Amino acid sequence: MTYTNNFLTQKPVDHARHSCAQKNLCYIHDMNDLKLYNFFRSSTSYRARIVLELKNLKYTYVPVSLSSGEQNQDSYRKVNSLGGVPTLDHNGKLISQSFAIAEYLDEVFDSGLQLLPADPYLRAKIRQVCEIINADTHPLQNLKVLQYLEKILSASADQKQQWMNRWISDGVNAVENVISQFAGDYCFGNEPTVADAFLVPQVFSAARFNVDISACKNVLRVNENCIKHPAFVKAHPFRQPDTPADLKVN
Ligand SMILES: N[C@@H](CCC(=O)N[C@@H](CS)C(=O)NCC(=O)O)C(=O)O
Repeated sequence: MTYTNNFLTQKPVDHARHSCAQKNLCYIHDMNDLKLYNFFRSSTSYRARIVLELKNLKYTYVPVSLSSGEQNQDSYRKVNSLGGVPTLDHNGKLISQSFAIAEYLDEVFDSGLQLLPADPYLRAKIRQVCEIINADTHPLQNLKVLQYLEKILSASADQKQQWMNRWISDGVNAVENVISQFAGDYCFGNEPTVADAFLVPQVFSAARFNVDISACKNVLRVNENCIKHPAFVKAHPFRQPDTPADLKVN
């Protein structure tokens, strides 16, 4: 299928691959029903792709290039008024915010894994991990924040690095603290939950921004397990239709 860098003119890429490898029901959804506006390297997009894969859902990949500022074009602002990715389109119903997307998919689709357990305490702890990453860590490393530091506040490369070291390691340490009481192979026991879909992209970002999280042993062990799981493999930033050729992996 053809692919262009512009989400306005491109033809959809059939990115979704259905796999029956996971337990539970095998629910094949018409790929036209679900579209994900996203960007290969965006960690919030990566979360949504992991969730779609863990739920065994087919979807159409609609690239929005953050490198060329497509998130700020009027046409995309009509899809997502804050100019962020991802945005999910389910039969014309638009949902932004990766956490809302994850919960929506888990509630609406019976396929694949259940990503939030029924037990209220465990659900709350899983949401706690997601929010540490979503609310208290990722916003401080977001492109627009880093651009503001550099262009408006004239922060040097060194100051930006200090900023990321401080906020990313604070966030990942807080996740380490929570999961150390619950982790098995994954953040909560031995099956992936939505917490893992948030943790893996945050570890990817820590590496991308050269932040040392080597003290977070549970986080690193869980991350190593996750990245071998087929859903996480498919969702990886370097395996997407808009991944530049020099970054692509098999
Ligand atoms: N909390 C939102 C954040 C969305 C967001 O801002 N995503 C980043 C990419 S990781 C983005 O689109 N940034 C665009 C920019 O900073 O201009 C979510 O979880 O979906």
